[in-house]
Amino acid sequence: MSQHVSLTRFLIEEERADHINADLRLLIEVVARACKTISVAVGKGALGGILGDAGTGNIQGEAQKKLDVIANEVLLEANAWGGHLAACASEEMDDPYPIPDAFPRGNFLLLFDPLDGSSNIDVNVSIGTIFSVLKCPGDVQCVDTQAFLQPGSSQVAAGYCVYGPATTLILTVGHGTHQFTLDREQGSFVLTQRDMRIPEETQEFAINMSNKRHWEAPMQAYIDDLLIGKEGPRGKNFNMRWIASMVADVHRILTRGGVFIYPWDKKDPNKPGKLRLMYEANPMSFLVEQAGGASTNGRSRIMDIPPTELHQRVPVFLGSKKEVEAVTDYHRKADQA
Ligand code: P6P
Repeated sequence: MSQHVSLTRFLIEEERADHINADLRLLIEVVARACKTISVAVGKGALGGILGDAGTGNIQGEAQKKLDVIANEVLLEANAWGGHLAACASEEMDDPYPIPDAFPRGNFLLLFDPLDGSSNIDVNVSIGTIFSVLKCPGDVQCVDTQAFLQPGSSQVAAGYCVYGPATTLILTVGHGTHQFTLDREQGSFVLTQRDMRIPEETQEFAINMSNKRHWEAPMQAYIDDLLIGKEGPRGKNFNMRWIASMVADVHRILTRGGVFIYPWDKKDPNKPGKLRLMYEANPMSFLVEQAGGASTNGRSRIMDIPPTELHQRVPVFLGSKKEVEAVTDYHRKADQA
């Protein structure tokens, strides 16, 4: 008898425990299957003829990679026929995508960054798909942007799939954060870690240091204190990692702890940060909190932020609880000064 628990069995058991219903189980299975397809495409590298730019841009003003567009289409097509979704929203699309009239619509909304970290595609560094699931609110047509504008605390599921040396799916349905690794021979995701836990303390931080001169004073002060190390106010030495692929940096933090920071910077004062609230910060915050970590925008809990726009951005401080509290404290004290 195999000791392995497949994703399918895990989801059946979550349904039996009333943590999810049948439609949400189908939705997660469909997204996981789409991630397997994306993993195959990403894994072809230069042999697939799909590296490089697509020659188009997205609402973020970013050049789209061919794989960005392919991953987006894979997720839309996979979710069209199942009857579990009312609409999708994507980093790669200006507006929500209602499920086509040819198919029945369900009561869930799916948001995703189909291929996060895509600037790393051409240099063969881990990238990934991030997704978030909301329920249709009762009071609006469930295909309008307004239906998606719910705080992160309303998510019923979230996850990412990191396409690295292994293809790994990290999932929460609000009862812990769990890791599934793709068994390429069987073609199925297998539970490889139940209830991931982020250590509360850490000596590792992740940030793009080249932006330091553009940060707010408390952000600079916090990093300066980390760099002083043991002799300084933090009383310990720190190490730094920055992969510039959120799924890879967050995966390291879920695996061994750390703090991931993408703060506001004055390079573009009108942008409150680089990362997007709805389909990057909120799903990652849900996963991190379910693993015992914390996630703020430097002042307050990210999952409490009431969204005003589908593609709005937010500063992100997430990871080991005590370290997120420490850096948030630097900002709150500066505000009170
Ligand atoms: P920078 C990738 O483009 C991304 O959206 C995240 O995955 C990553 O954490 C961040 O941007 C990297 O930003 O400014 O260091 O290139």
